[in-house]
Amino acid sequence: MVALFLAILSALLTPTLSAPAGISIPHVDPSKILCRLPILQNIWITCPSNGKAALNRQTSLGTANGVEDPNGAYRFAVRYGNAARFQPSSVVTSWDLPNGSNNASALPLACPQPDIDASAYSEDCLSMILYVPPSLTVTSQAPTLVWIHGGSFIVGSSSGAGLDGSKLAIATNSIVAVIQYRLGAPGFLAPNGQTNLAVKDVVTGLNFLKKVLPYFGGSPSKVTLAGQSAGANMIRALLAVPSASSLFRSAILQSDPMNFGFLSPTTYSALKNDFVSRTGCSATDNACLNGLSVAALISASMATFNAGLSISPAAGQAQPIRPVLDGSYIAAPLDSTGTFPPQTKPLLITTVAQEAGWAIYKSFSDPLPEFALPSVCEFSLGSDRTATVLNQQLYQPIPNAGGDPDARAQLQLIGTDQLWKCSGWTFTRSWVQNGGTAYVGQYVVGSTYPGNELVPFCTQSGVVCHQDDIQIVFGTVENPTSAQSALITETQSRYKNFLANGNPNPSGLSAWPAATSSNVHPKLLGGTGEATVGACDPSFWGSSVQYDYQYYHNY
Ligand SMILES: *[C@@H]1O[C@H](CO)[C@@H](O)[C@H](O)[C@H]1NC(C)=O
Ligand SMILES: CC(=O)N[C@H]1CO[C@H](CO)[C@@H](O)[C@@H]1O
Repeated sequence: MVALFLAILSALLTPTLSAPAGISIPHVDPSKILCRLPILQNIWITCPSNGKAALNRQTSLGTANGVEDPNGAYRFAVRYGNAARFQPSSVVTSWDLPNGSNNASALPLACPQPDIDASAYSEDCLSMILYVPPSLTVTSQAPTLVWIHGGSFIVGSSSGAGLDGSKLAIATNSIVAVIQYRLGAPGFLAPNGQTNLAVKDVVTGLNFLKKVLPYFGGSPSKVTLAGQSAGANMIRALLAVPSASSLFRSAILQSDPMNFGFLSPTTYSALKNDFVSRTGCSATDNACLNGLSVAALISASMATFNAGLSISPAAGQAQPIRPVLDGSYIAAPLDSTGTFPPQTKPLLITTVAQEAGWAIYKSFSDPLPEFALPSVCEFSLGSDRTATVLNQQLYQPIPNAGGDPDARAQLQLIGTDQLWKCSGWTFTRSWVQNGGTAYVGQYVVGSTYPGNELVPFCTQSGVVCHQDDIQIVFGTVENPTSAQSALITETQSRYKNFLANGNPNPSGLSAWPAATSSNVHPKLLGGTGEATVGACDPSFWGSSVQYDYQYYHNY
């Protein structure tokens, strides 16, 4: 079929050839020939040349204009959704570049957020960037990886450092879509009580992809979600939305702070009311709320973020503004505080070796004497949990060749275990017990993410801080070491297999066993063998010492 098709095509392109009897050749500009494949009657593409598909595509929503990314993939920035302030988003009805731009090379403006210039963000920010391997054709039925960025639900964008999906797309022979969603209060604390708007934004993006993927060679039924930190937390929320289940078939959660459950309705209301009071508007005064400048919105949102812990200890410090268990859209907590629903999807659940390193060594730039440890611990854990944690054999002072034990080492270990590692393993056990499949990994090789170099601890050899896995996955490490290159190749090969069939075990690589409910088999990524269990034993974290979602369950 393909050979015949190519023969007809080359005939069309050869001006000297006359048409076979009975076939009339329309007069066309050879560079702009549109092909309609007989097996997909409604799909038109610009004909491939030199084995590469054309840059611009006809989609059901209009012409998609792309550019060649410097790293080799075709890149399409596009607005996927429209939303009025504090209202749910809807899928676009025409193909448009982000934010009203007419420049196909321009990247989308970010969603409103602190610490960047106002010219770099817009409320019209429901955009994504598609990275398409040039080898894909309209019949490829390739998988798609949808990347959800992190940033504590208050910062980040699809053009963040290291997120060029070009190399990942080519290595996995998949489409990579890097999506933006509303941040801070506009995404999570709408005064009118519309809940989880940012989660719904991602669903709008998935519905957009379902419509357009076939025009790029992607199969709408082969979508995998992947995200890091708050992006992984977003995926955990989506796993709890029954109506989103048909939009993806597997997911990759990197460094999800699983110690934090979804907000309870009570905590959510307290945060929302705090935000409303800081706008100076009443919750029902739409004229006032719609009249607020974007800068005023960000400032009120950040004031609520910074006050989160004092508004409710259940909000926690790291990402107090987050999805809420509203009971209608998000139906289950996906933790031990409610019935864990039956599962079928395969997951990859990874953490990095020193998740808490950045936060601890940023807060304490000098060694911390042991006598200070209990009060620092109590600040986050309260006194009863602190007492149990500090009695745990595994959290005793860590010998320090340079002098007295430095309590930062213990804090780092405790923080990593509580917020990410052990809580992730607890989630994994529940996932597996309820019918899902999961593979657990721990990065012991990373690449210092921009910003982490400000904390010298994170740049030490053998230390992998939060976010240091991102450029490994994307293959965007500058001047990689041989260990980094090897891990990039391995990770992308495992992702390719996982995207194709839900299993990160391509032939030729060491086995990555699936987690069971008694042994999560945490594979060292960049090392050999499995991570040590330490305090991530089911009898310690989650039972002797509760996670925040258990400890503050009644808030
Ligand atoms: C289009 O956007 C790119 C990337 O931002 C920029 O370098 C280029 O100058 C823009 N072109 C025009 C015509 O504005
Ligand atoms: C580059 C660009 O088109 N920016 C526009 C994005 O949208 C906002 C409105 O939300 C406009 O004010 C910007 O000019």
